[in-house]
Amino acid sequence: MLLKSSQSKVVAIIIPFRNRHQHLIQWLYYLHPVLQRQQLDYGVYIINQDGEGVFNKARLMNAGFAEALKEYNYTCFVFSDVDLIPMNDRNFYGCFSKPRHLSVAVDKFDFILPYSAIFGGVVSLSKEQFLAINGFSNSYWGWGGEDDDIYQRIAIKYGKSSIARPDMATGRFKMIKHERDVHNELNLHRVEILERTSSTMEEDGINSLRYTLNKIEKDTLYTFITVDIGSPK
Ligand code: UD2
Ligand code: MN
Repeated sequence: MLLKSSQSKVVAIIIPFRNRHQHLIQWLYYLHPVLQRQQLDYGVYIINQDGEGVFNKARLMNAGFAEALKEYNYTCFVFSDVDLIPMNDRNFYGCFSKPRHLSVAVDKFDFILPYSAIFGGVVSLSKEQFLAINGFSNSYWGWGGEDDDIYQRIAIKYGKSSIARPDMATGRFKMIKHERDVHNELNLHRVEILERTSSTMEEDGINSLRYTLNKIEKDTLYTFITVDIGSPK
């Protein structure tokens, strides 16, 4: 079920980013036509991590949520990797009555869901849903864990079967081929942080987000926002 009325179609698309310009060009080329065919009222926000420190994707997505809301009264947020291109126009980049995992069948994973609790890639949450779970954790530095953490937050807040997905044909994606980026090494603390999610989620999230806004660049096709999100304690 879609959220009521046209509200579900006022969408901010948030892309965590650093040094993936070749992917961004392709994302823009393929996605704008799809989003227009879906008749969305949308804005695209590229949230660029300043500096060479350890990457923190979830912190960037929280910053994107905050920055987009400064600009427009968005009611729906789609968080997307820069390298994921949908193969089916009917995979709607909007919000639903449940948080939604859109990238269910990625070519890199042979078009199957690798595990049932996966919530990485492309996801959508209404503003209310995002705020109810206190957004993403700010604590995951480096690769991995932040997607499983938001899945946990949703399960804790709304119960186990609280996410929605398209069917496997609608949810097909291509991931542009890439190696692991420098300064985004596997996060060896991800499992222990994840084990504490239920006790930390109330104070670790959008309500505790700190960052410095360094630059906003307006392009016709997107807004490019550079932020300093700090470094691990
Ligand atoms: C998976 C997930 C992803 C995320 C990650 C673990 C899917 C389909 N994707 O992707 O959502 O949970 O594992 O953290 O399940 N990025 C940059 N510059 C960098 C590093 C990352 O721009 O230096 C951004 C970019 O948008 C990229 C995203 O972060 O697409 C995720 O990083 P990845 O593509 O290296 O991770 P991947 O493919 O393993
Ligand atoms: Mn990727």
